[in-house]
Amino acid sequence: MSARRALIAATVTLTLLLALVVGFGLSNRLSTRPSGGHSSGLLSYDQYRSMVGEVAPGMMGEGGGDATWLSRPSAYRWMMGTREIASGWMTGDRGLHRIRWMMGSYGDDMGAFVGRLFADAPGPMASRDQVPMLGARVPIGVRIEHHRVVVLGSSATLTVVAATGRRDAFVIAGQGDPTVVMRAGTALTVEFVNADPDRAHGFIVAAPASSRSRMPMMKRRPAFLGADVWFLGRAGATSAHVATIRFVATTPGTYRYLCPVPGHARAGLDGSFLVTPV
Ligand SMILES: [Cu+2]
Repeated sequence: MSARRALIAATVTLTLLLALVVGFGLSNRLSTRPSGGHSSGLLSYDQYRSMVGEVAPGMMGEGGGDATWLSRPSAYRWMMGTREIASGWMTGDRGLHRIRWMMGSYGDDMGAFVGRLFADAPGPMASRDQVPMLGARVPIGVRIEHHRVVVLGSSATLTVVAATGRRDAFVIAGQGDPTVVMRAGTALTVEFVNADPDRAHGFIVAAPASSRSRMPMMKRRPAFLGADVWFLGRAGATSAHVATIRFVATTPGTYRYLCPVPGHARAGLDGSFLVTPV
């Protein structure tokens, strides 16, 4: 085995180990399938297991060791998204140290693995040809002011595209990571598109401190009920996964919208979300 192959094997193993530990942590806290976070379509457990089998063949059967956890219900629940706070294993300086050791030292991006896992997941798709138009779309009832996307009425539909360019960004109404502004009580629909051909991305609205965390969703719940898409698989040659979420920005405050995949918010998939008093 070449050094490169050995490195890849080690990286994959450690990524799976991370999924294992996170899934295990959550399985101790969750007694039911989460009804909150939205992931790639409505994937059944059997469909999920089948995808794991395709991406990680040989791990499903006998002698699979730790990686068999990836096909277990706990890992499935985590992959499907949850509003539960993850186990203390992940939190604090010690947790960060472990995460960095597992992922950072190998230069790996967990989003690449998850993006591949969910690449062919069922669910709504947009044509890749449409992506530039979707990212540039300024919806009715929305005004662009400098680098701000201001929702004027009591409801709006925003299209958010996770895009890669010179820098990762959420493209909203033609702006890269704009500040999104609305009044308290606004009912927002977000059509989230993952246009990245290499990695999974998600979209959540969370408390301000979340974007400074390497593992934002390990510690934070979304700020508003329903304001989270956990993962969408990577885009294919001609189509990109789409998820639609709806939530009400109930409480005035300063929030962030960000990608919950570890490291992605810091890499640029992060912006301000302001809810002003009525
Ligand atoms: Cu991401």
